Amino acid sequence: MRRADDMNERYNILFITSDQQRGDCYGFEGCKVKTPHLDEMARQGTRFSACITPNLVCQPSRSSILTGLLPLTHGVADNGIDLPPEIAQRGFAGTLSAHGYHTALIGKAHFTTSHTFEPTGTPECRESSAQHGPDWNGPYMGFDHVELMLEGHNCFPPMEPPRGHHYERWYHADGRGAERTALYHKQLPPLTDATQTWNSALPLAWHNSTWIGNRTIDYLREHRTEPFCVWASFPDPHHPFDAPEPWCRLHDPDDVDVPAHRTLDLERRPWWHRASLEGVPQMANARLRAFREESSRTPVQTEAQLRHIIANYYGMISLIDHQVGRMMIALRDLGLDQNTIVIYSTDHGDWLGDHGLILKGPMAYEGLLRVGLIVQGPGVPAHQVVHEPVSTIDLPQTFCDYAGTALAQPNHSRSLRPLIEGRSDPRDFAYSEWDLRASRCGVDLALRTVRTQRHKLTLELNSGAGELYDLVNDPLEMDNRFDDDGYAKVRRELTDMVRTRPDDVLEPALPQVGMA
Ligand SMILES: [Ca+2]
Repeated sequence: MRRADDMNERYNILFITSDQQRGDCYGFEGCKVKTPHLDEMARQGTRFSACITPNLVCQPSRSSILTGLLPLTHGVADNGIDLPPEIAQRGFAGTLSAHGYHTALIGKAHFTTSHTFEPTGTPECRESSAQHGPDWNGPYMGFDHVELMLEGHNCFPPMEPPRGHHYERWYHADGRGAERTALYHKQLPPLTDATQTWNSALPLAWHNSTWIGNRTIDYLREHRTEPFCVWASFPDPHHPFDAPEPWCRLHDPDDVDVPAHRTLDLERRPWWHRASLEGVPQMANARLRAFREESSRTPVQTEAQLRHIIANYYGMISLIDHQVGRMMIALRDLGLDQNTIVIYSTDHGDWLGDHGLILKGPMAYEGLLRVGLIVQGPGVPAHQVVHEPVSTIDLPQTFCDYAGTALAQPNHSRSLRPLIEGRSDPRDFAYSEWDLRASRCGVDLALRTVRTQRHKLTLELNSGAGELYDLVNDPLEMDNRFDDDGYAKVRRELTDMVRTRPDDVLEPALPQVGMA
């Protein structure tokens, strides 16, 4: 067995992510979702109880996880903006590749825009994907090898070749993809009128979570003799909430956790909450504007509807958990468990009914901002919970640390290894930022959030409005203390934290080329 000690600590990295998984939707958090393998990973390793995302939506946060740069510095300030390849190259994949690692990404990437106004020529653009045919496996954004799916959220079913990529080609290879897609859209009983929710009849073996599990295990087998860093990127439990059988039935809707407070409370919130729900997206492309208006804003769901959504959301997570278990067994059977660091996280959460909201948007409630982060591997203490506020932007420098190298400076990523190994490395706060253009909700927003162990402040810089929550005394975030005299000192301290952001914003701002 090859041990990391013999390799100058060139640990392998297996990085597993879901998409849109709340930080409290793990069994070990006391949630009723069944995640036996992730619970075991937390028992055998170290988890972080106060990890946040550097941005509340997909493309910016994934670009930060890759590059270790804040969204306004890598330039992907919102969805619909493409990460420049030369900036991506400085990320963990390019860095580890130059350091002698084989680097790979399997699953959903989303560093460039899928739903574009015009074809952009990138592999991830739905209308340009055909330019990257069956022989194309990267390199892409610093990864030596990629096996992609376009989007993976099956409100847009797998595209037929020549469009699409590795998953789509496999799905359609026998000419029966359309039959499969019909099954995918078939709604099995019990039917529900919950938004974007159904029990899917797609046979499990064709589901993209199964495919990512299989391809990742194949990758581990094929690359077990060289240092590797592989990112297995699942597109679930992102909406639509469409778990296949039997995972859609694993959780009884009558026995899921529903939010304690699930009604809209916009009167208690700063102005942009209402604006983001009621403003008209400024987008010239009528098709994409309609999609934005219809699918990213959902009516308040009844309790019965919410229960169906949550049961399916849990089912999608459990299916990923099952794939995690398969990967962990493969690591052990291949003799890789003694020199591989395994990290599990996600790109951001989902409101999932909190405050009458579902999905995501510019309200940084904990369900959306806080994410799970578990680390297991040689030298990683078991049964440990780190409470320091950290961010998934710290992952790339962490990976490099375990590989015996570092990201190019300057970056905003700080290795988590000292915290994992119990060395003193205090953190006062973690930071998140999002510049929304009027294409999203009709008005430009410049949101800056800091989260300490106890408090959370979000400022909207254009208007000076803000919100401040005391997460210890008010864990449901009911009372905005921004204008409360009793919190003036806290507000000042957290505002000073916002101001410590390095002055390295990418200028001029990158163009928006599509919706997401
Ligand atoms: Ca996402």
